[in-house]
Amino acid sequence: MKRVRYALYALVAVGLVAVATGIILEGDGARVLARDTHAGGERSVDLLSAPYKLDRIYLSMRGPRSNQPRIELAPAVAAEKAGVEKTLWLTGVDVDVVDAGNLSAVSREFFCHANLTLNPVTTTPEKHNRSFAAPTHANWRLFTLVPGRTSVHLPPGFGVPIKSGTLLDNFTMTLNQNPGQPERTVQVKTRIWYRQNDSTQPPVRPLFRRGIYVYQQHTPVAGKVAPASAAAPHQGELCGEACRTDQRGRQASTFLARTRQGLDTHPGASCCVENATVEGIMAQFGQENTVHWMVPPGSHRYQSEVTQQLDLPFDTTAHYVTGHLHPYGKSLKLVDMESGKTVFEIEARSFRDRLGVESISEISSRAGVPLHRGHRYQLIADYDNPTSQSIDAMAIMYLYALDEAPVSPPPALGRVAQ
Ligand SMILES: [Cu+2]
Repeated sequence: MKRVRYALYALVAVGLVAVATGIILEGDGARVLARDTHAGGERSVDLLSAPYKLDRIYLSMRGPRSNQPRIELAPAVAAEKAGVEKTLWLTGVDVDVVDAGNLSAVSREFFCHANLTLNPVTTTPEKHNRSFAAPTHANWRLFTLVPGRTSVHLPPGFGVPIKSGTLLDNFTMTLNQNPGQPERTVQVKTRIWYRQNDSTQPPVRPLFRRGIYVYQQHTPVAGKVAPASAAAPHQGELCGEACRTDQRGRQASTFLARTRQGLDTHPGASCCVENATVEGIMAQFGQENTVHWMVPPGSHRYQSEVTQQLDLPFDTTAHYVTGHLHPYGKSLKLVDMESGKTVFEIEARSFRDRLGVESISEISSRAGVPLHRGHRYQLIADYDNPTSQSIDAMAIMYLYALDEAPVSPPPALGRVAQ
């Protein structure tokens, strides 16, 4: 009886937290809107999230959110041959923020993020990766969309493989950063694109995704851990994805202020940043580091070694790259520490008349850009804060690399016939 009472108290407490923070733990009112087949064999599933009431200011990572769990991409394919799983290829995701009343599109400035993940109740990345004849290298997240990048499409001929019976979760969050907006209720509409292998076309080539983070040393926050939804932490909920292995680089992360002379390299210029939220502390970067920090007025560069985060299984090529920066983020660069050369650069643009990221660029390449398992890499983010106050920042690069181990060259022959 006592246990029942405690369970009830716990439920009420969770309910109060949910009301206070706008968190909807499971997508109430969420549904599958449509399933379609398009020219060229592409297929889509349209999802509608729970309604989110935007009746006050919600900053980045603070807005109403929910998870739409256990999405089956193609029930018909899964049922076709029970027990025989086909491979489906995820090729892209689009989101729109819509009015909850008439489902017409509203400004994307209310979008915080969407994470399409494996369903944590029915699988794990390890189990998922082992289910393919050639084991893959996926982690929890399959696609992430962020402000300024509400559409990601992999280059033609590439996809992220999943099995026809694999269940997916779509975690979406909204925000409301600018004062003076009328109260509105919105929903996030997501379109997931996928295809099957088709005998008339070359086989789809597999990609694995990595999210790599700039992290910064901050004054340690004793005893605090990154909180997520109390009752149901989910791998798609926050900006950062939790990971059990230590992903700190061998070289310490730094930040530099840009003075009138340029980037100030004085050793005193790099020190602890001010932390923006406790959610920015993630186990894999240690309690002394954060992925969510404050940028003082002016230009600042933040850099971290990301070799461990890239966790490349072999030499490969990247075929799609984009990123996530908060307002006033300028650019995000991946640099090869061996050569000092920039491998990719992603640029962001903020709205001029309100707080928000208007666009973030993407790189899509069928030929691919080489990434070497033996090389060390650094991620560099530039912020230019034009205001007179500190602003909050993150810097994440999302990349998709070829999930095919290079074929080792045949043993050298003594003599090749002419
Ligand atoms: Cu963020």
